[in-house]
Amino acid sequence: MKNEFNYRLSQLEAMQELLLTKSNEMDGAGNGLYNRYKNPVLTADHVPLNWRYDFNEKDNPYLIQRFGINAVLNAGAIKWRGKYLLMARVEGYDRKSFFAIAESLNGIDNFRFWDYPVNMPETAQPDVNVYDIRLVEHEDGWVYGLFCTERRAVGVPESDQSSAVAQCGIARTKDMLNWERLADLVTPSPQQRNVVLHPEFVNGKYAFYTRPQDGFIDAGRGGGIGYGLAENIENAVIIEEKLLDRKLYHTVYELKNGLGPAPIKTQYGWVHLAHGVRNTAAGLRYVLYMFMTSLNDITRVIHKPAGYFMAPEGEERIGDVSNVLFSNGWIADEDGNVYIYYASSDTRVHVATSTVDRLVDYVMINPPDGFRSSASVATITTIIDKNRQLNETLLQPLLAGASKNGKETK
Ligand code: M1P
Repeated sequence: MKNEFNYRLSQLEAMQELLLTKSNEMDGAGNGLYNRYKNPVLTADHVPLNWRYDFNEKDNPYLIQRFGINAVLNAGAIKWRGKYLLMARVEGYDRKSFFAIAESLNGIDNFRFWDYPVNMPETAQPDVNVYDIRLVEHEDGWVYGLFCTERRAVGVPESDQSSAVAQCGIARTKDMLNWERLADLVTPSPQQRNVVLHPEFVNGKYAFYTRPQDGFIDAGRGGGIGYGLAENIENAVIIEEKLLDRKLYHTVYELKNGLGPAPIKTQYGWVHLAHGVRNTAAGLRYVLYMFMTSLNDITRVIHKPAGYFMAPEGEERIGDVSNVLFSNGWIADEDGNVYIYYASSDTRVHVATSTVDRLVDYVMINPPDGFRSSASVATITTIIDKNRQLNETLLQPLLAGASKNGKETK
């Protein structure tokens, strides 16, 4: 027994060390806009063994996993003291999610979890489940984490054991270790998910991107990505919620949408990453899309390319909730590089790299949705015509040269 215990333990440790020290590389040549990387940056197998196993042979002679981890997904992100931190949603076999921070020196590989998961304080109304944190360094000097707090719906019959209420939990920190929990956000909507804090004050108030919804899954009348202001953050109340990017028929965000991480400020506007959801015969399909809002009025969308920015590919399509890409974290480095952390199929976290310049080019130049097939054909025709003109312009001097040479030889 002793031999088997030790053998299995050394196998587990060796395999995990191999995983944690494996280097990552770009997957192919990219699409000009971003580069995916070959390996996921966080998976259930990255979770430390000493969170999952009791290593005392006397108490755990068969070396059974005492706490199973099902998935590591939807991670908030921040550059902190020179390191790339991911605050991931870690989900146990028991279905409960919690937050845990993993760090890397380069943002693309060798992410290692800190010693303990995050000890997120609760309010007087304990959370049943917490997930999908968005990290924001606000100009008030705090780092905020806004996340979904889920509790069982009140007043539902005993036979209904699945109705839930999602709301926005708010916590803040100065060291990423100790979190102060504030009151949950109050909005006019019965349910809230995907709430993001804008990093700057707007008219001296805290500005929130929201996602009003009627039901736990269905956005219902909740028509898209909303926006609202709160006088203070300690007891944040949004009285009026206005829609900023609404769901629209026959788009990739037809059924619902939600903001991803806090937007990146550029000289042209705020660049946003969001997820859009549509229904299909195979179930919901989640893709990522982008848009830009005005620097003068952050509720005004000024550019929005048609369709998706990124959709599930290959193994990304498969997981606990298949056909899903979801992002709630990215890091824009001082040198202009952008690390986009996205989860696939509610199972694992990946990275793709881009630059602020490329994202701005894409958002501002790529054609907007024409909302009809014929408009798509018109867009393609414009591109073809432009290329033909370019060909002619390039060919003209050559043709002119050829005919001149021809005359000279006559
Ligand atoms: O399963 C896909 C996603 O579903 C929810 O997102 P939304 O509220 O936009 O539908 C969340 O539960 C999210 O965590 C999950 O990845």
